[in-house]
Amino acid sequence: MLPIITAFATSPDKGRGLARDMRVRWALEEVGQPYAVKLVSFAEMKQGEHLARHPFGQIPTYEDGELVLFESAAIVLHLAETHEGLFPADADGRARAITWMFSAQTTVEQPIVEREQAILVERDKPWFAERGEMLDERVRNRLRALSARLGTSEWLDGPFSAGDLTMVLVLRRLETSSLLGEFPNLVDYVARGKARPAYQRAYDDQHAVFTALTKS
Ligand code: GTB
Repeated sequence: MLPIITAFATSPDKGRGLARDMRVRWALEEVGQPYAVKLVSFAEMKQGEHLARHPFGQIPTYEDGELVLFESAAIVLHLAETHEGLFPADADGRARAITWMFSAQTTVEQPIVEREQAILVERDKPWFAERGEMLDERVRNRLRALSARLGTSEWLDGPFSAGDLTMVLVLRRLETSSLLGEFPNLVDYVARGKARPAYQRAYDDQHAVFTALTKS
């Protein structure tokens, strides 16, 4: 039996690979693990069968026999631990890759999400210009530090790892803003991630869900 992941039947990102199943799909492709996808509607996500997989009624989830996981980073971590290709062989290198996963998901993503949400719900407020500048600057501070650490390296710590996979997808959230473009080495870093054949297969598969939807 193939492992089964869940993804949006109708993704709000219109197949742009920004929903969290993209992390899991990309990780599965990197390690060469075939998988099946169960698409769930918003209604199904909040009902019994899916809530048994995911207590918060979200995607993605991962099922492999008796094992049922939720939280994209935990799923990527599990895949990296049980397959070759996403963690370095040495224990210290593995610990550093995990550090970058945490860093991407917390230190870097948190101000990006806060900025996204403010744009979504507060942009019409009279004080938004000032708040928007402050939120931009918070994101910029993270990007500045990340850019300095990456320098001219290809990846964050030696060979491509689950840390890079997580970071590239977090940075992709900024593609529609001009902030990422202020840091050319980060733009190139994201482009390198997206050029990986495993990324492209994962992207095409999740995008095909949206394409099929618009044709039906
Ligand atoms: N921490 C969890 C994880 O990493 O797995 C977060 C999971 C999560 O946020 N899932 C979202 C979800 O199920 C989909 S990915 N939302 C439905 C709900 O909570 O009811 C988040 C997401 C959705 C859409 C875009 N987008 O359109 O750009 C980006 C990210």
